[in-house]
Amino acid sequence: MFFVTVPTWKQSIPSQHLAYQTQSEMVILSLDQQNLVNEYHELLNQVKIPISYEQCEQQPGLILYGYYDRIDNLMVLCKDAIKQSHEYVETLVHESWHAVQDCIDGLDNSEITPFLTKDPDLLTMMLNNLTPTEVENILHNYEKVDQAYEIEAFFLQKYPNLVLKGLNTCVIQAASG
Ligand SMILES: [Ca+2]
Repeated sequence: MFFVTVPTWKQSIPSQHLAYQTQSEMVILSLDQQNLVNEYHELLNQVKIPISYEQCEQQPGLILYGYYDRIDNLMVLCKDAIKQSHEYVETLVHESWHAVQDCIDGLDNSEITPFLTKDPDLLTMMLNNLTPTEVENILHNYEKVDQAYEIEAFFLQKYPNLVLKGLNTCVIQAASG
């Protein structure tokens, strides 16, 4: 799940400044972003994880950008929340990492493994590289049992190429049965 505390500037921007349409019906992507997004779509397609663009139920003071449903192997991106290209890419990468976490023990069960966090030093390194806002967000807005998964996802959303490698591993794993 990817949500953040509402930054105050967001509330003050007139809505017409945020309203643009795209191929994803949400945002305009740069050419580099399009290429990256296409790679994600291709790999998610290969592991049969569809992306559903939905109006999400928003809570006061938080923005829910998307979530990954590990039971149905489904990624939901919140079209009401995602207004800018970087939000789209970060959410796609973040939720894709949750898909990678899901695929480690096999996609078609309810298991989910934050595999990097088996190494406590690595988890600490990732935590230390998050912004104070991100750390606060994780501590306040996520259940304790979900926090390790989120530390990984928040850290790795800044490394889209690493997450692509993770997805690629899922594809190989799925193909080998
Ligand atoms: Ca699953």
